[in-house]
Amino acid sequence: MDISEEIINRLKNGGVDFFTTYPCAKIQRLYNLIHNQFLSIGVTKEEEGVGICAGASLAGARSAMLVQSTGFGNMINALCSLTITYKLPLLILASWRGVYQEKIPAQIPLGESLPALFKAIGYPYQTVKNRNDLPKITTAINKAYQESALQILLLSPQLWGEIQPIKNSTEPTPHRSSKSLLDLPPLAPGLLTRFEILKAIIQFLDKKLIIGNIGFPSRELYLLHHQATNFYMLGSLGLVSSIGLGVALQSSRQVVVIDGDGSLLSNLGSLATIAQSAPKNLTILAIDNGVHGSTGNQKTPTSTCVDLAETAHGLGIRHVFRGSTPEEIQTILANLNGGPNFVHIPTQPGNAHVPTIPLTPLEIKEIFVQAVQST
Ligand SMILES: Cc1ncc(C[n+]2csc(CCOP(=O)(O)OP(=O)(O)O)c2C)c(N)n1
Repeated sequence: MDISEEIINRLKNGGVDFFTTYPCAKIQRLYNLIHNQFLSIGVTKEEEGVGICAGASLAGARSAMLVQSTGFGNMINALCSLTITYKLPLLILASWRGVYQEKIPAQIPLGESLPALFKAIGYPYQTVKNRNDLPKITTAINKAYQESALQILLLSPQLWGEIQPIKNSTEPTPHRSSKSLLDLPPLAPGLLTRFEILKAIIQFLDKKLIIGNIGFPSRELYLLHHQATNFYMLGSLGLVSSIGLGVALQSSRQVVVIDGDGSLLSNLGSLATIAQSAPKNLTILAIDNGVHGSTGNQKTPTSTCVDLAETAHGLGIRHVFRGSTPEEIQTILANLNGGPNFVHIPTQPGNAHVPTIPLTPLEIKEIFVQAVQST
């Protein structure tokens, strides 16, 4: 029995019966097993999961969460003012990033500080680093439900041995409705991948200020068209369009954001702010593969029921377009005039085989700042 299965057994034996989840690349197998074996709701942001678990616990569930440890950055208030204040039971299994063979520098500041942060706030936590630590999971489950308390388990990547590679999806393109309230074209029968789309629009990106989303979008952009005017995000999930807005408000140059469905759904309010501040020089390319592609293709609600173009329009953005073939997208981009623009680009799931970006965060910043501020 592998470690993930052992954890599942402990969760089942402990009576856990309700999960909210948000993905991390390091726990793909555990994520899939939990979704197959428990009533599980994939949420749009970790904080939302705290609310849903609170509600489920009030109605009698034995609630738990599976998240990445960065999620504590957006859960702290809800955990303090809801879970702890009302003394609700909640077990959190968190993939602990930033502490063991971490390749992404943006994971380190929060990951390393979590134990001190938990001690300061008074969150009960335990670290799980190897098979011998697995009984801590059972202890935490019992405490959570017997004492009606928060219990956190930080699962070190050390636990999984070999780092799990991100598998490309073997599933067919998610079903999407092509009916739209807006006058938008239907989807092409065979969608392209993010990489193929980026390749087809490289000319449009040339010399513009480009803000690349966390994970594979930035890595693919770096490989296809590294230029001094590219800013690559390494963390701060959900903020790519907000960073783009800040740049667009301070620069007269054209700013292009490469956003994703999972990221947009985690911060939909940012589109309302963009609509209200209305920078003419901002274009958002919403690359919608229907999944969290950078963490292993866990489905997002755009694969079933959410239409991002209608959403952007409903949040106040008036220049909304949709294209799924290179020709359609190229025509849209060639004819943009005056933003903010929101270009919805439905794609197939799948990441290109691209290395990580060989620049430090400070190099990324300095190269970009120099390019933006020198013109
Ligand atoms: C707060 C937080 N939770 C989880 C993650 C892990 N994570 C990194 S990228 C990503 C998926 C982004 O998905 P999407 O915006 O759809 O882009 P795609 O990778 O599919 O292009 C997730 C969940 C994170 N970095 N930060």
